[in-house]
Amino acid sequence: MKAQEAALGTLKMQRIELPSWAFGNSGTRFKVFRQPGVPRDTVEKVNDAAQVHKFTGVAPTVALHIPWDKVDDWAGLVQHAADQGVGLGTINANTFQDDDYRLGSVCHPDARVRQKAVDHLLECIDIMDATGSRDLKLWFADGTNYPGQDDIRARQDRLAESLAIVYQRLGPNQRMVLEYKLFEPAFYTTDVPDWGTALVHCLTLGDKAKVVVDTGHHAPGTNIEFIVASLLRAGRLGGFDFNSRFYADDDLMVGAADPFQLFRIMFEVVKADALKPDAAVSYMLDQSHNIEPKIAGQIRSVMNVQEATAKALLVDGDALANAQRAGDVLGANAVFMDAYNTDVRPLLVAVRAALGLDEDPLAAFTRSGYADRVIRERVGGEQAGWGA
Ligand code: LRH
Ligand code: MN
Repeated sequence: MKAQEAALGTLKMQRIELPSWAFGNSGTRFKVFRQPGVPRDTVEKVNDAAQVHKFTGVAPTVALHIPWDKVDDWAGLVQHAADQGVGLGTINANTFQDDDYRLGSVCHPDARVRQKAVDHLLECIDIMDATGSRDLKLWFADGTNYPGQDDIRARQDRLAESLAIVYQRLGPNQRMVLEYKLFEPAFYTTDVPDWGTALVHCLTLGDKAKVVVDTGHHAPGTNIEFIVASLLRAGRLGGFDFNSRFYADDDLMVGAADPFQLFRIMFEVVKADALKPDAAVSYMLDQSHNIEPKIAGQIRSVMNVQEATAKALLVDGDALANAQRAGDVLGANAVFMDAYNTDVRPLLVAVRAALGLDEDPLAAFTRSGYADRVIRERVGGEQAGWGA
């Protein structure tokens, strides 16, 4: 019973940040299926995110993407979010949608284009000053499509130079978190393709530079929990972009494609005691609900992270350590699998009861009629999307 009680306490304090862009229309190069009731602006995205927090109790902040979520009155948006019971979180820069960035942004051969990209990143820090956000999240689409197209080392020099300028601008309580991705949209080299490259740049920059792990950004078969354990060991895990995939950067609901992988990842997080706020690791969803209802999709995703976390918290650490020390391979694996095979739904019902919430967030949200109401109300105007 003791483990369950401890887990309940930890699960009540879990914090999962939501991506504003998950509430807008999204898709693939083949089609973006528009959905009725989709937000038309940042205020409506914040309203939808607040619904996820209202019914789960563990999603109190919304990550923004610039320029998709740019507003004229940042103080007004901060106040509106607070009125909705949420806060504004990570600021995501965007140097992947301007025609000037065809050959890259901070790695572009032309210094004028690099300066344009750096100016955008500096503007994002101005926005962080206005929203009180801690993290500037940097994902660069930069790369090449053909061997010989550009100088691989020179691009790394340009990247390092650009990041150093931005790093200098960070305030005392601000950080930059650098996200790597194996490929896409570039298909030969990507300038920040893996955790090693991201870590080298962060170590060069300084303590306020950390690495972001996005579950969909790895080659098939990559042992992501090994990367997580290694970055936590180095004190350089800055954030997580949760989603899942069967093939590439599918951005499906976290835990939907591989719940066992999510459990293994959360076990490394729990074992490093990195769930607690002062571990300063931001856990964010980064998903695209291309065909499914978006708010319900976010609620289900939060529940999937809670389930994996609950199972990870129930691994009998002493029994595992004893079996590992004894070289009892099957014994150790059995301890690990016992936790994974534990039905934690009753524990999560208890967590929600302790938070004064309905035991089934999805059913409660559906009963609230919010989804039908916004479909009725949000008529006209331009639905939000990736603006590509
Ligand atoms: C890139 C990425 C990045 C975001 C974008 C929405 O694939 O994961 O984190 O900027 O998705
Ligand atoms: Mn991501």
